[in-house]
Amino acid sequence: MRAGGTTAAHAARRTGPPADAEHVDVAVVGAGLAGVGLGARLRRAGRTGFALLERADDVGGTWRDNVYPGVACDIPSALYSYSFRPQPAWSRVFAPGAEIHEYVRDVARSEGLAPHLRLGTELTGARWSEDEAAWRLTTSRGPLTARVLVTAVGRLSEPRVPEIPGLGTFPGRVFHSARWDRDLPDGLRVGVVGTGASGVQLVPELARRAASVVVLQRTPPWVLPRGDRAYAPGEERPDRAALAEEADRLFEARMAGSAEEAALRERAEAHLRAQVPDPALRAQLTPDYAVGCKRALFSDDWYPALQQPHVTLEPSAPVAVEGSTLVAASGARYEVDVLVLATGFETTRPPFAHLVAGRGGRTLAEHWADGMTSHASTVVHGFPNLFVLDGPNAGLGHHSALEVIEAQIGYVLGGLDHLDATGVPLEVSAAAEAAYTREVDERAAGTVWLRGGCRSWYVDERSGRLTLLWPGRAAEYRERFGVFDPAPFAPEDVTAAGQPGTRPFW
Ligand code: N01
Repeated sequence: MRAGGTTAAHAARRTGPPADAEHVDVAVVGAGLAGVGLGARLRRAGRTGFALLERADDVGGTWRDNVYPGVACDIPSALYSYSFRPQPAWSRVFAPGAEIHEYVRDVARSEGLAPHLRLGTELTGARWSEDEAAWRLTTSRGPLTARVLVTAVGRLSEPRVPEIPGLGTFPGRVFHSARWDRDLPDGLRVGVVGTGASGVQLVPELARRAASVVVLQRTPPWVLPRGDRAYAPGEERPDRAALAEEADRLFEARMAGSAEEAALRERAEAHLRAQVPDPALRAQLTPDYAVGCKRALFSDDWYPALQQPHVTLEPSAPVAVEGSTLVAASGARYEVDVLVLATGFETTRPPFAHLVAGRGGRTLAEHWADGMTSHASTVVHGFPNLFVLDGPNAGLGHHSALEVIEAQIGYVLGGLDHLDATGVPLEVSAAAEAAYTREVDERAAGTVWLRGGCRSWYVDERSGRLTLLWPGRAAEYRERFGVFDPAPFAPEDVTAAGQPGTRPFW
């Protein structure tokens, strides 16, 4: 039987919303670009029975949390707004973070999300209640039940702090790039660990304000020319659709051994040669893996910053902190007043996965013990009426994150319509999830993300699977999954692979 029918078992479960806690139709967790975008589209669809839970005191996600000097979009900002709510007035080719944050706040305000927003409300647990056909949530502000749960908690929201012996004894300020100390005085000696997108953006700005900067680089990034500039007053902005198509073609450069990959490498090498005349420094800055294997970065001021007299590139990782001395793997020692950890985020093992328990009390973290899996990058077997935004294989290594987020929002809206029409909880079959996972694995096998010879946050260290990125063009993802298809939600598959009727254990 297809999901459109009503079996006796399902009908028996539809007992109406639980009465012992406030009930909402849809609970969305996280008010970053994904959550706010979904909220706006829910309202536009006339759906007002939703709550948008946000643990912080403001909307904006990444753009609220990352306020380090130099933070900016690292794809052209013409691609960085909701298609249903374009921002035609970005000030620069790569908009500064504060401007993007203001855009998200403006969307939340003007799309009427205020009555739905619950700021300062942290999700502490979510359990699917089989009997009630609803999610039971616990939050820092009390319980809630919801017919549908959508997680939109971001993939780069939980800072990863490395274990460096002695770090706890450092006498000065230590903070992660996503927890910037806004009161940091100028004129200090600063150590920066990490040379990913955040490190590369913040070091040139920091160098303008610090007495000295030492950058500890474990792995050099590939860096491409950026070409950032302010738009002139009245200047026409690039055509979004044309730019999106152009960006999507860059996926070809992520196929290992392709001519496009070779061309991209040449561009990156030429940039390095042009900006770094010293062959010894150039050697230290030359990656030994394929371009794009780790995120390819865009910067025109990274290499020049490293060549300033008061900036030092230490080409090895910190191995210890002894008082205010940073000890590098090379044996070099650096005295610093402040330590900035631009060390990335918990991506492959998202902490929220421990909070969400589906049928039989099994958590997403348990389901994902070997790495994240899904169908359509959005739904997970064993987790009825759950949609995960920005989760398994939902990122893009070559294009704007919003491309996938918007498609996922379309999928959720279609899923809700289907749910309304059938009244039957939506649970994707185990077979559909397995088939999608197989497809992702097969497609990922030929990409630089798996074959490029690097270690990156895109790949699950347990299984070696590419679990963070969609291994294809954004346009293909949108066409296939931007519209909800009920076929993979066949109940007989669910029954075969799951434990129907298992009592929730609260
Ligand atoms: O983090 P990362 P990020 N000792 O994980 C190093 C997005 N973003 O915050 O390469 C020494 O990329 C680590 O070294 P290695 C963007 O999608 C977007 O920079 O693992 N070093 C690496 O150099 C990006 O991809 C914007 O050897 C250690 C760095 O820390 C994502 O965020 C702006 C270490 C971490 O790099 C994450 O970027 C900024 C250790 N123990 C970021 N541990 C936009 O503009 C880690 N490292 C949209």
